[in-house]
Amino acid sequence: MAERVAPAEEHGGDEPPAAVPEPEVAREWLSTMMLIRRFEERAGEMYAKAKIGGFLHLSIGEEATIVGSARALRDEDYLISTYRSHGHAIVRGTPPENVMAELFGRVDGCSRGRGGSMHMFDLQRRFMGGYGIVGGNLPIAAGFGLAADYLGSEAATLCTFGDGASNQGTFGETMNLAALWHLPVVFLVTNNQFGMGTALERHSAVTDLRVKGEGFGVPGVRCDGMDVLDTYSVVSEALRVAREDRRPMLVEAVTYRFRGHSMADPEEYRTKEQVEQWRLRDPIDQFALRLREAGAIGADEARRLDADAIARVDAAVAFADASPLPEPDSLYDDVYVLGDQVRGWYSVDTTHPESGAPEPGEGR
Ligand SMILES: Cc1ncc(C[n+]2csc(CCOP(=O)(O)OP(=O)(O)O)c2C)c(N)n1
Ligand SMILES: [Mg+2]
Repeated sequence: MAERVAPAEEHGGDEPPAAVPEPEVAREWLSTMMLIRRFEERAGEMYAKAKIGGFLHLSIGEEATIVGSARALRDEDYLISTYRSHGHAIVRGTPPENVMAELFGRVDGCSRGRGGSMHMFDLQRRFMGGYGIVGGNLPIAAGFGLAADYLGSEAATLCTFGDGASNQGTFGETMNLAALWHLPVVFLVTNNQFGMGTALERHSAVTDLRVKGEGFGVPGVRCDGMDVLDTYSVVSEALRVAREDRRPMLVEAVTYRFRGHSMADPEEYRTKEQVEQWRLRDPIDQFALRLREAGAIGADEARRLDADAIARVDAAVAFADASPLPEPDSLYDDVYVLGDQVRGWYSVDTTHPESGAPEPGEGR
């Protein structure tokens, strides 16, 4: 059986540590990681109080991977994620109020309360969701890459998915097309060591996930997903290659989820000791310490930033609670594309030209 990836081993190993950014930037990264952590903790509590229905997947422990990778993006770039995506919406700038309202199924949710936990979405901020199908977001990311080429835009796409998703057929299919068509996409495999209750070495024959795209023509690199600085630096370079050289890249971020797969997980597949061992490398504590040592934040600043994060999450819960549920009459809104909502050959009866079928080349 393959060796499992051990915490603190190999990643970041002998390499010089990545540089600390300007204090203002560093503080923003730390606050965003804290906001995601506090948001997730409250979401778990709200689920226990039955304020949230359906599934709930928390990303506690994965904050450095989320913030380090997303901060390497430009505003015009696209981010697409999985069902574990509250943090991705927040890091992209969706107000936590609207993320919490989405969890509560309320009209002010970022998907108007119709998506819930797994279907966060924010087109304005180019956060393209939230997908419940494991590996389902990979081909869609390739589509964004193809669209960028087609439109002649400089936008790159960052597609995050799990270690388990790297076993899906969509992984190989997408790697092949992305390499063949020179798509500007960075594929970020968030290796949190498990696909539900199945450990990496029990679900993947190749546990060195960064090499899994190579046979398809997609080179891979690895970053320490518990270190926001390393993640930022590795993903920034991968995005540069994707954008400038028009070559897709695979980045493996080695991290860990401190909580269960979802709220319904008895966690019988791992020991408390293993979780404790990884908790010693808590990405928020590590980064706060690094910033204090570098003099980028004062002795008490981390505590103040954390208090701000808690207050912001309190406000998000109050906002979500006050937001109404969607009207029952609106149940079928946005389910079907009707009539002339989309002008294209597929939305009109082309056997009757008078029905409004567009001329060739029209209606793209
Ligand atoms: C196609 C498909 N198969 C199975 C599932 C059930 N399922 C939900 S999450 C999950 C595990 C995925 O693990 P990973 O890709 O490592 O992501 P993580 O949950 O660790 O973030 C599975 C099997 C699903 N949602 N979609
Ligand atoms: Mg996983």
